[in-house]
Amino acid sequence: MKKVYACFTTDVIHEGHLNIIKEAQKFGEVVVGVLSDSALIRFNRFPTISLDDRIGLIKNIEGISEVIIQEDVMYDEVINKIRPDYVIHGDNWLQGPTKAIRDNVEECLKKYGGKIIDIPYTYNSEVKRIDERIKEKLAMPEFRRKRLRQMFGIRSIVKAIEVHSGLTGLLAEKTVVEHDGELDQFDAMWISSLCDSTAKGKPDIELVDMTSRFRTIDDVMEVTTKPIIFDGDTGGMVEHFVYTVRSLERMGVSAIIIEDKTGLKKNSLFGNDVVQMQDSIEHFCDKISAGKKVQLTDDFMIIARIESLILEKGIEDALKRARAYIQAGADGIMIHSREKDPSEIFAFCDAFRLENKETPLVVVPTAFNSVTENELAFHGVNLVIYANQLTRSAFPAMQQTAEDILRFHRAQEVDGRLMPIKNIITLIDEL
Ligand code: SPV
Ligand code: MG
Repeated sequence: MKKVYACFTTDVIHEGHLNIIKEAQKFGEVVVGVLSDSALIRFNRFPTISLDDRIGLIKNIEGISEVIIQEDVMYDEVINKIRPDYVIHGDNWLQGPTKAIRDNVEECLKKYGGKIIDIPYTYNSEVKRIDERIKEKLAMPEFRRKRLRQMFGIRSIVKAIEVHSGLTGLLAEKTVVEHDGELDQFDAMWISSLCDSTAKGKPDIELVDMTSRFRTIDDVMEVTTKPIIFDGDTGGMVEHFVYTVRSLERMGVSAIIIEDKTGLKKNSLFGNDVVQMQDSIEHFCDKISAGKKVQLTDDFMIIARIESLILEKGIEDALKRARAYIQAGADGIMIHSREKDPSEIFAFCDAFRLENKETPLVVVPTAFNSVTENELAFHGVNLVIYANQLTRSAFPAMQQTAEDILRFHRAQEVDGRLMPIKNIITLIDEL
């Protein structure tokens, strides 16, 4: 008897899956792999039910001889283990980012003469409805909120990118690239105070009020499912901060990062070139504890951002603050620096990890942009935030276009640099 293998990455069995199984049975005994939680998360298919329940779903289908767990999106391990004669899949993987997976399967099977069976992908209104339902569920506050915490346990380093609108949210949601045989994408989104303010033509001095910041979050949430980390600036007055925590938690935001500054906040990347005041440890601890006290779920995170390196107060001061903030209830520590050389960040992370193995560590490598994610992970960093690169790449491109239209008195000269309208439309989902 020949062996046919299919991997399922779903929480709901629909006609398409049943069709794959029916076709598979024509070729031999059918083994189905259920993709593990970590692989699904890496693949941006965050599970809405447990692995056991997903295995249960498949076991309930008739005509399957074995159900196994596939640990990775790529098939190397599973194919080596069960050596199927055939791997069956919908033909939608012949193009797009999932083609990298098909190429991987082809490579693995070639070694011993196994074959791929591509069957017509079932995409009717019912399958579309089920897909949409899963997506809508992931966008609901109770699912979205906990995803960041869950990810910390699973991903060696979580990657967030700045978003400030529905469109930039869609880019964070949908951009996938194949790199070294792996599919890579962002895990989370950062609502930067700098970029949210810049998009509104305002300085980054806590001038854009919370109602407006929440409106930005809502625009992003409307069209995405990935977890959101909110740049809460100083968090404001303790009496106000507690309301911010409640609102963000209710909306389904996963974390707020607040920085230990006080008075008129200026962007950290100015460092000591402008007057900036660091908060006292006591007062900032009070703010953290007040926020933790009003929180209603275990999912939401308050991450304390330490400005000691920005304000040139040294690593010892940063470490002392980290200890105090964690003691006050902080769920994570962000350490910031505006040095091009990452050595002070590494020194802090190494020292911090010597005394604390658990608390998530966050960095924003805008200045020290030569560091790779692997290097950061090696020094114990759990979350890397690319805090402003979308805004900074869009602005010069728009500026150049505006100048060229003025220069040439028409738009033809700029057209070669523009995204065709059709491509913009394909990015945007319609109900
Ligand atoms: C932001 O993105 O607004 C930040 C990070 O707070 S930084 O600009 O580096 O201070
Ligand atoms: Mg900010």
